[in-house]
Amino acid sequence: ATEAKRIAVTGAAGQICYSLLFSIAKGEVYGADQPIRLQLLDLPQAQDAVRGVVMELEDCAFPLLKDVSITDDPAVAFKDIDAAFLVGSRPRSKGMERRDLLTANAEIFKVQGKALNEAAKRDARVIVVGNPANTNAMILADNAPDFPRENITAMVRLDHNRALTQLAKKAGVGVEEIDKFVVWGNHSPTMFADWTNATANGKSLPELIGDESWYKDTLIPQVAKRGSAIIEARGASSAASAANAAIDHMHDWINGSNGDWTSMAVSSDGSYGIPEGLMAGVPLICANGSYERVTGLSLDAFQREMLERTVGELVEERDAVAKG
Ligand code: NAX
Repeated sequence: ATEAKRIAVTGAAGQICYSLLFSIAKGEVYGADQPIRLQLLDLPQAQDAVRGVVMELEDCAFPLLKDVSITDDPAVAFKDIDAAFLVGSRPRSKGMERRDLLTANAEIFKVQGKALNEAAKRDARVIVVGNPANTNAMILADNAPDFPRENITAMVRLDHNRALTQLAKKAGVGVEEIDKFVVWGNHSPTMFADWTNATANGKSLPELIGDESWYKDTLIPQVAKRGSAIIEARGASSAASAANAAIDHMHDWINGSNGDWTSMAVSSDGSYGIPEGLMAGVPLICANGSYERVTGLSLDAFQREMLERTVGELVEERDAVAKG
């Protein structure tokens, strides 16, 4: 029999995981032939809630789910893992400044980086979902010097998927027909949803839609503010769609993107003027279990301005954390 893959998931008692864990256990990441073991991490005060979720996982009788463990110790959760979904993080509480939020999370991801460094398999793939996701992923990587930096990523796929649907509706095409769309930069309202190279069935999407002011004045702000719109409507932040995006991200990384572009925040190699080491969304193609950056694009003035804005925010976050 195939050996089970070990998957660590943090923030296991939270609302994203209430959807995510069930999708993982169904086989939506590795496929229907790959048994898995879940290694769940959450805070000491959330252990009872995690036990409740585990009861529900048991009650699904998932054939692929061979074992589930629960811990509040990152080194235990990350032991021998093949993959990790880092969803747990410190939410912003009332009166908390942005900088306090950054430093509180920096502490969490320092500890988790060290644990990853010690305990995980070297070829484990890691996605950071917990906000501020990009900077958390950078801190994680900075504190895991013996772990391959390219295996640590942050999620911008939800922004990517949000934009795809709006673009597809406007163009009157299926979401699956769109290629070469990308979300650059930070998972925050500064992210840059870039349609410049996008195609639908090989035809230029900007030409097909033919409405640049809709793109600039409606699509870009709509994607940027979608998280707030969902909170407003639902009274709670996006959860099922966030879980779905995390699955898409990992699924494509492991199984390939069929030659299509996808968006993941990865450690910058300096290309497109993004300072090295920042975790920024860039266009990638996934194949053979890894990703390749789409290189050599020439950016026009609008693209450069939008990219500079979101990368500038990542630089600010990095500097705020460094000052502590
Ligand atoms: P919840 O507040 O429902 O759950 C968070 C869970 O994490 C809680 O159970 C909490 O006890 C746990 N936790 C906190 N600190 C922890 C630590 N140090 N170790 C382990 N567990 C810890 O939040 P939920 O709605 O599930 O969202 C989780 C995170 O995803 C938030 O930071 C949220 O901002 C972020 N998001 C990121 C998105 C992205 O696109 N990158 C989109 C969705 C979401 O907003």
